[in-house]
Amino acid sequence: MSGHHPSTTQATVRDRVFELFRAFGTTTIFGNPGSTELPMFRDFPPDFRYVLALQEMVAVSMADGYAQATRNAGLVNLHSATGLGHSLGAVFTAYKNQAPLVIIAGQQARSILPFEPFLFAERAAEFPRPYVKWSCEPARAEDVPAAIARAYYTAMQPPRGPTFVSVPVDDWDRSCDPVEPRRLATAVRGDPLLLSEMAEALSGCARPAFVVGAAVARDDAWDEVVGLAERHRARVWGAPNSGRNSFPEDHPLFAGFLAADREKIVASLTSHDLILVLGAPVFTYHVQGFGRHIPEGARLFQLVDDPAVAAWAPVGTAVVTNLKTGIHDLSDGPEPRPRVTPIGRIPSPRLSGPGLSDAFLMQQVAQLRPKGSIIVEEAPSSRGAMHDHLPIVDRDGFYTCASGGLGHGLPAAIGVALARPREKVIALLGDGSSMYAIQGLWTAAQLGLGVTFVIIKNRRYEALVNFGRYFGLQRTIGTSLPGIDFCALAQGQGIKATAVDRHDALDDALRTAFANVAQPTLVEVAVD
Ligand SMILES: Cc1ncc(C[n+]2csc(CCOP(=O)(O)OP(=O)(O)O)c2C)c(N)n1
Ligand SMILES: [Mg+2]
Repeated sequence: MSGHHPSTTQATVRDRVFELFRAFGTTTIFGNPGSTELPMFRDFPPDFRYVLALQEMVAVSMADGYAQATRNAGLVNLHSATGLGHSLGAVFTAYKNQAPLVIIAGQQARSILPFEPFLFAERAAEFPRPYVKWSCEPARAEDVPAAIARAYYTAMQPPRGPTFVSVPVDDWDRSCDPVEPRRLATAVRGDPLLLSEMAEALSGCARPAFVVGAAVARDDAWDEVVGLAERHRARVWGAPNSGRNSFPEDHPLFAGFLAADREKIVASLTSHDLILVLGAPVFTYHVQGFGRHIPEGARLFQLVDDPAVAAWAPVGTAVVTNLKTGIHDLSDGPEPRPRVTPIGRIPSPRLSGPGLSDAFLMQQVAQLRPKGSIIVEEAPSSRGAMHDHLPIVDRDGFYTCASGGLGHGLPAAIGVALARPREKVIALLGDGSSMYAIQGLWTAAQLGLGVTFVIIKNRRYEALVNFGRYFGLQRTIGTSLPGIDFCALAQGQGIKATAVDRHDALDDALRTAFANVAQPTLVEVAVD
């Protein structure tokens, strides 16, 4: 009576969903399971990999690093409302990172939902909003594969980001029809007329400055930005709190990093008559500021991948576009007017002992790290030291969270390492930051990933001590972190670890850790 072909009715929701994952080229699932998730993994296919995280923030942040580094959506499976709840800080960060994720969480069986059963997720699809682009609990089991397909396509559409599907536990074994994987072209090509106007203005201006942000890296526009900056002899600034690197930081045109502070941004950009922002919000402020957003007399043009950013930007002309094609289109402009090459960054003086500062650590990491190694950073008060002493020179060579939410860096480094198995990944982590997701070390050990975790041990939340001063506090409560032994925490999870507290012991410890490509290592560095 059904009229269905027997082979289509025999396949289950689970079969259909795994077929889709295969078609999407996503065969790694990050997760932490519970009773309501287990049936999804019945007869787990041998061509898939399940990466177990011991806490849900770890699962989402690993998937985030993996998704950014592979440029494909990361799959995550979490346990009902409780597992999703644990992960929400990391979902917020993935949203800000524009990391495409498909997060699936279990729901109780449909037949007992009226009785508010144990582990029932109430209004499941609403729970992760507004930090998912789309979420759904399908009306019928048969609708699950199509919902997951839509979640994937939506996650991958620029601006990319996480999506969520809640799946009742009894859905996986139900039979259903196949869902054809589809091809979607969703990259936006910016308005050619406005782009050619911008190209003309750029060629005609006297002193251009570029501000480069994460979308340059997301859209793989590294060569295009370098070419455009060289053609126009523009000074190039890193956007405030950018989550990615977008320009060689040893390039003579590189001017440094803008602060997340309105008045300081204006001061840095003074003397430029045209500011071209490539793939960044204008601007990311961390503290209150007043007055102008850009220097008097300057014009601002912006190429962004996110229409929302174009809408809320306080000044300037914006084109929503893929950055690679957008910058390419800008390069077609008229011959730039003759300009003298601007002055780049003043190199930081070399440091030596006997002190062991975070700046000295950054300098030695820069000197000893393997060529092509990738830095994943979450060390708030040491970021300036890193900018000064550890230039990032390779495309896709740097990741940090764009949200300011700590707990991302340690697991994200693991995700990046899974995506880029031939490269050394070095995680530079504050002692406080590392503790939000320290269980990630266990996963790194189990996977035998050669990540080096460097813990910058200043025994406090130094960034907050600095903020206390900014706010004029006499004493900043809740900021000291005595009595944490990171080597013990690492060894207890199967990771080799060394503690360094003298400047002359640092190089050996770093060299040994960097040389180990078969296993993770941790170096705890006590800084003054
Ligand atoms: C999830 C989360 N909780 C709290 C904060 C507030 N916060 C910002 S910086 C910071 C200190 C981080 O300490 P550590 O990693 O040791 O770096 P340090 O400041 O010492 O350089 C904290 C707690 C945050 N950004 N994210
Ligand atoms: Mg600290």
